[in-house]
Amino acid sequence: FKSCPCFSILVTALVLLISGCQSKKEKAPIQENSAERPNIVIIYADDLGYGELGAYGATELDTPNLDKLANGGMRFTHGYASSATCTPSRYALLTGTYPWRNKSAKILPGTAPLIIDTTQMTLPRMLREKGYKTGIVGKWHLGLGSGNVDWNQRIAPGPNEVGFEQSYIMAATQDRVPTVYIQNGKVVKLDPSDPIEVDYDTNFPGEPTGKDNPELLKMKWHHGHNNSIVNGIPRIGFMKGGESAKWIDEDMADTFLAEAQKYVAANKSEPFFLYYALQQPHVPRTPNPRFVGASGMGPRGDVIVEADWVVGEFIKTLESEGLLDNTLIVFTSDNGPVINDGYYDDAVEKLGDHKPAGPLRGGKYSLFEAGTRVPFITYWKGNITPGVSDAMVSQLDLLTSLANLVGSDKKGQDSEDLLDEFLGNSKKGRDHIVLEATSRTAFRQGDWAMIPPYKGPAVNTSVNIELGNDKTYQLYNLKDDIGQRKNLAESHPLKLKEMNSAYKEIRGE
Ligand code: NG6
Ligand code: CA
Repeated sequence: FKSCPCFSILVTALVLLISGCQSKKEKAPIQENSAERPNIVIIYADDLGYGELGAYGATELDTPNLDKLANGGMRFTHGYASSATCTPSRYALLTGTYPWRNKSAKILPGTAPLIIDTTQMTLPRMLREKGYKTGIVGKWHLGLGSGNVDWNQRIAPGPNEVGFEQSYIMAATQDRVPTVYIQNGKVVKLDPSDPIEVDYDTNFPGEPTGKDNPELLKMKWHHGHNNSIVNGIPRIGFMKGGESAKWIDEDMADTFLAEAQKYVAANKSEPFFLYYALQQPHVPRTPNPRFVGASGMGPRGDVIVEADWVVGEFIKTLESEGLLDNTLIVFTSDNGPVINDGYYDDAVEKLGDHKPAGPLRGGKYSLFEAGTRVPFITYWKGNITPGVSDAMVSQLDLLTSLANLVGSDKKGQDSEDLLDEFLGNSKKGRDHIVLEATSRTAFRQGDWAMIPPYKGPAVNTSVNIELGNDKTYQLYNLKDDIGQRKNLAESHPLKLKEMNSAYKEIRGE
């Protein structure tokens, strides 16, 4: 056989094949190099529920641009925010640390100090170390300053002290004062002769409030939200002065979009990271007049259509700058949906057949699935093969996974490397996750969700959401019972015991 000429031909062919492979391998780093440092954009919605997008089953709302992302990328069906409210989820996203490890990670007033330690590893800091430009546009809500902020001076520490080179933010939420944009620590368009004062306990003498001056309101408050009036909308907290700096709510989407587009144009020659934190559909829901009536569902639906539009416009910008093939986009939401979150805005009345949480139980503030399971999409044209992934992934995991992507060895304390999952190359995902909602926690492992007993009302009647509180343990098999209707705690004592001990170990109880 050895003397057979076909053998030497075979050997030659093999050698050629192997060397061919090798030379391909050797060339790979150059190719990988450009792919290794794509631009990274995280688009973060505020209070957008699991069932809110066409790609996630919504039939009553049109979200063509987000559907395009979802259908052209990896659409996760088990993607989690770390918390059922905003601040803790944002803390976890940026630090890769469970929010319940930080006692300050709860819904913050507009005057709260920064809750991220300025020496802590963060997603933008990790990327900056790797040569990325880093920027944030939109909602911050992680505190500013170190207590007693003077809004008329440079405000620090803030985003620029935890890794962002550029920032254009609102301090807290759209319903909280101060209702001004802050760019790199300075209030935008502030007139020094009309200084801003902010107080969350007492009003300033002579200033109208939602409570005392209903005649000045264009939007009425339902619960909370009856302090200072800005732009005809009553807010949480008291504010005086800063007239020229006050935002116009109806222009907020356009303002943030323009800033996001500017950031891309200014930083396109180097790899950049942009954290684009949308304000929709959080209250007060104030669509630009172009979108009023767009959904037939009142302002809440209209601002979702508006959010879809800004995402479309932003992607057009990436496209026209020639950056779309080299940009990894992550789209997700900070917590689940709420219909009435404190204003009379027709959200309840005009909801119709729309199911903001899809098939999930609960909503914002809840330990049930709808509190934290949210739309979660990764999109990278030409690099992520479109598909659907049932892998359990969390926003916590972005820090360590993106570190892997850019060749950094930095890790978040609770952040797993799920880069393969995010790029659609693996469907394994997490084994378990601890979920948080207003300082309570629950545990998800495999197909199972466990909620420990909690005192407190079963339902928050102001917002009409089931919170997950019960006197006894709750155990659900999400595979058979996605709506968490059948409590199996009694019938599956071993499963409950096993999960409870894993949960307690992680919680350090
Ligand atoms: C609550 C507000 C709610 C919303 C939420 C924060 C009241 C009665 N309710 O306290 O309207 O602002 O805080 O939402 O004030 S989050 O998405 O930023 O967590
Ligand atoms: Ca939120």
